[in-house]
Amino acid sequence: MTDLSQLDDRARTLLTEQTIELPSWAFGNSGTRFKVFGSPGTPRDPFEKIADAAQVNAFTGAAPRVSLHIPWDRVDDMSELTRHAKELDVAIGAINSNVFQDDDYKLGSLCNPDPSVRAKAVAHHIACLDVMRETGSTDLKIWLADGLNYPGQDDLRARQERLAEGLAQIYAALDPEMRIILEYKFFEPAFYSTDIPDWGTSLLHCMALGDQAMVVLDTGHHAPGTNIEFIVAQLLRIGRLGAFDFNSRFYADDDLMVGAADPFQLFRIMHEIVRAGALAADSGVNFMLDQCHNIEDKIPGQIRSVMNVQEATAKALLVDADALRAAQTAGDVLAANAVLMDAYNTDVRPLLAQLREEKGLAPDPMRAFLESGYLARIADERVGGAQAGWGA
Ligand code: PSV
Ligand code: MN
Repeated sequence: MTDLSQLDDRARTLLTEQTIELPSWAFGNSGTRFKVFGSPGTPRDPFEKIADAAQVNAFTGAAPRVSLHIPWDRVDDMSELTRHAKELDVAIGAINSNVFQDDDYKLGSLCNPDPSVRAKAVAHHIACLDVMRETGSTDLKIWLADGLNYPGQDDLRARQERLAEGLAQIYAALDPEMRIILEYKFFEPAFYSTDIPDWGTSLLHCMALGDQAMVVLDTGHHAPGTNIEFIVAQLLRIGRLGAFDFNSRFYADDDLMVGAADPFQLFRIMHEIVRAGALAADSGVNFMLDQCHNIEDKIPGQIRSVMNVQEATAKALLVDADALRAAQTAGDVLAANAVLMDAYNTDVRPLLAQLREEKGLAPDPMRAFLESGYLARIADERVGGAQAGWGA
């Protein structure tokens, strides 16, 4: 049985104050290219998506921001959406640009061989900065689907130059408090070559841009077997880890609930975060989810995900840093490994339940939400209209 007394004051404060940002698109219907299953009560617009996200925050007390995707979440008056969020006790988080769903982008966006398409992609990002000004967001998240399907299709090197040029134009339009957070992904939708395939490429572009550009690490965007915590450690070392897109994967970019496929990996990642002192809100690392709930209920899926991150974090905070360092210094391989495994194998659920009760929350957010009747209410109320899907 764990309880809060096992954490020192600092660790306890870090865990209490930890926040996780939710993606608006997780509340819409999603699926595979084979089938998208709808569910009763699915939001029909960004206002309803935010209302659902606010439920996750109300029950976990740890998810006070919602990332938007533009144009999926564009409404006539973005300040009205911002007010709506505020009334429900959440804020708008990162603004995700979208330069992958127009026909013009078939051969890429910022890397497209056609200068007019590149200009259009830059203009979209500049428009996203206006959305950020209206919503109070400070992170512009860029993920590009740019890449090639066939060798020789375009000039690999020229595409990097175009990319650098386009990013520099966007960067020049940032306000002082804004950041570009630049995501990488090793494949999909392009299969031969992707223009920002890895953390090294993202980092090179961020370093060329300046201090307001940081790397986003999406846990589903690596080849199987990649040591993700190494990348986390490396980016933290040089102060360029801007954000996570948390999710889990068994095969490709599965976008399943974080901590579902490999909770041990999530713990190892959070251990590097704790080790680098990067958990605090002012560390500059934005802990976001980027997930889809294809077959499970969406709000409970998000609640479970937040709880999974909290559990991995609590375990990481339980690592006996002094004992670990002593064992490492002594070259005691087995003792060092045992220190880590002791923390990982601890059941932190009672500790987290206690922490929630101290905050005035239900100890089991999942159960409390399911008993609240919210799912039945939205199923009754949200009748008619088109349910939002991944992409609208
Ligand atoms: C791309 O696969 C990605 O991870 C990017 O973050 C996109 O913005 C997001 O998915 C859309 O779901
Ligand atoms: Mn992502």
